Amino acid sequence: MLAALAALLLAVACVRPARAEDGYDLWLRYRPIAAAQAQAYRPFATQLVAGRSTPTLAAARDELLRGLGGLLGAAPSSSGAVTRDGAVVLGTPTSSSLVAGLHLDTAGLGREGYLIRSVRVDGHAATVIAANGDVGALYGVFRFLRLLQTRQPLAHLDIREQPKVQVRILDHWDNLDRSVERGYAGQSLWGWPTLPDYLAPRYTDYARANASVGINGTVLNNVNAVALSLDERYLVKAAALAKVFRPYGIRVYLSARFSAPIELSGLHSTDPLDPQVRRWWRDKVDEIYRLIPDFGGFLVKANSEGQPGPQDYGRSHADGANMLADALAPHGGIVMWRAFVYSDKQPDDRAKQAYQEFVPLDGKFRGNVILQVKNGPIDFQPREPFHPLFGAMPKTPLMVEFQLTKEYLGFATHLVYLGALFEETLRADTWAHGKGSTVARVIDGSLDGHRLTGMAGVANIGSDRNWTGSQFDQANWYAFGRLAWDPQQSARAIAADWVRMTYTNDPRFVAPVVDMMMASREAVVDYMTPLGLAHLMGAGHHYGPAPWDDSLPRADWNPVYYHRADAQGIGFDRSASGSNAVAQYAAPVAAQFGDLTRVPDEYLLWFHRVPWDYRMRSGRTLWDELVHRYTHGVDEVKRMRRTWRGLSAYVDKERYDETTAFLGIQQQEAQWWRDACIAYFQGIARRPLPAGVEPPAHTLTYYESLSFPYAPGQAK
Ligand code: BDP
Repeated sequence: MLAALAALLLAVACVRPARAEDGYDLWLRYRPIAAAQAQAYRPFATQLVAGRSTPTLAAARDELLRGLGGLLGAAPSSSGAVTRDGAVVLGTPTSSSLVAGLHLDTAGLGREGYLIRSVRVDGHAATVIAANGDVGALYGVFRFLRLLQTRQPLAHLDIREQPKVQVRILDHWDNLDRSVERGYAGQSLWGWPTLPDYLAPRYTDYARANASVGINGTVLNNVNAVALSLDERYLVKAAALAKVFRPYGIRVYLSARFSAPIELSGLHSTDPLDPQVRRWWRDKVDEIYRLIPDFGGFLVKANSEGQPGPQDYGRSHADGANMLADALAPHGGIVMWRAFVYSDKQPDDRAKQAYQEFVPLDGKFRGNVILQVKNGPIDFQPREPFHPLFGAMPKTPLMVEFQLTKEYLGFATHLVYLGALFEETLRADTWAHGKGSTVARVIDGSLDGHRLTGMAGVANIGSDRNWTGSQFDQANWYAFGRLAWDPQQSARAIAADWVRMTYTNDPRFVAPVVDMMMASREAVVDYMTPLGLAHLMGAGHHYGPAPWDDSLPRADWNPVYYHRADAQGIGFDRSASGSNAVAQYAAPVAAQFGDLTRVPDEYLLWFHRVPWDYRMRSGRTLWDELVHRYTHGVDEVKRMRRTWRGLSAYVDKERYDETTAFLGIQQQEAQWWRDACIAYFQGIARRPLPAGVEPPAHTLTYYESLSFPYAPGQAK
């Protein structure tokens, strides 16, 4: 009886597909390549010759076997020597005498660079994946697999790569209760209650995914930190994660609460110049390094949005950062000090505050401090001009902070490819040292000669089976990693790689999907905040439109503060006649942004207050243009849906259906944004809708009445 039941269960199990296409495998799916092409690749992967193993090299070898096994149907045999054509030789000069014997120039590759080259070894054709450091070899393996995954030729390879940015890091805004601030992909990945004893396989897959795009750091906890994360009870858990990540070249960092000495040890102060406080941090850091020898350092949000900080004691951000830097320096750790600060006092313009606070401190930070600056001066809006701090602090290393979790861009459901946003910021020209002083060159250190460089992404990863809450949000994790490795890369090319690896190489799928992804960012700007508008979202949850909102105690938390619409016009005057925020940019940029006739339409209402009947470049009045943009945004989403509808033949049902449903949600919500904003602004502008334009579906009162008590991801 039992045997019969077992047989039945087995039979049922067998008819189900071996692997569910639920997105868990990300871009590392390694599904079999079609027979003819696989046939062409196999002669390049007959043997695997890897030298002496280390945990990282073992991970590299395992990934290669897993990848080739999946893609080609059979993994190459492992061998101690090259005995036939088509071997893959993997290693470093120290781990492999074969690699050493090839006398390749690996020394110049640093610890993380690699080369992949078609060579001859002992009279046989081979491909060598060589590096100076073990992790470089691992990165090389992922790159080699990407060649197959994207169907590139394997003959005559000569690839040499090195990351351009040193710290390529994900910031998890994860709380110890496993909630995730602004997280839309389930709970925190970190199972704090079962750590350190249970190491979920998922931790390893997380590390593999990160390593595959070159991400080498992870901040485990929320920037709105609790002191408990630095308590021994939690440090041992962080240490367990660090151990899993180590072979993949990923260091663990922690967000440090500035007042931890008071909260954990009952000190009376956390004044950074107080010797007792300084000793506390030194001891704490020593304790951390005993548990996590390769600990990366601290991320700190101080004196911002109610977080404690050095200003509580009349000290500067530099005093606070330097105290932590001094504690970390003997161990090689760094401080990532966030520039996302705005004072408790009512500002004339919140966009100016970070610059005002930090520029005077240029040159005052220790060498192991890097300032972490959001891409724009306000807060991760669908579009902002680049942050004026970029280029304005030549003596201080600056890293950029992007938000992968789409707090202001439709949460997880809206298909918005952020590669386009990242690229826009990175390519923006600060003009700090003349033309070509791009943000990319500020953060890769080349502009001012900094060695400490970094790029951070606020993670969009959670416990959802597909990791990011939607299939397409995986692309944002992927694109972030690739751009952190090399900020000069093209967002479009990265999207194409992602689509090929995640779905299919069929050009009938790749071309329309890449076009759709590239257009998606402009679409969200248009249906939420066109023409340089910003911060029109609902209070607290940040879900949906609320341009009318004026209910929060601080003016600069309210949408009306940002759009300033009245019967005459709309927009925030940041030109010389207004807050003069433009003056924070280098002269050529300030001249362009500050001039109504020269400012790009994208930033018009960010920098200028403009009458409703102002004649735009399009020939329309501003009012008509605004309505046009909102409507266009919705039309773009409709177009995305049509595109996707035509692609069902190329996608498995599970992932196809999810995206289909999510695009449906996106269309409804895009329409909601458009209608609510038009209804509101029309009541102020008192102008008719342009001919032929569909009026909002509901009255303004209806939109104002909506409430969302359980919207996900809210700050606690
Ligand atoms: C805002 C978020 C808030 C974060 C803050 C930050 O709404 O939850 O704590 O940024 O970056 O975008 O510190």
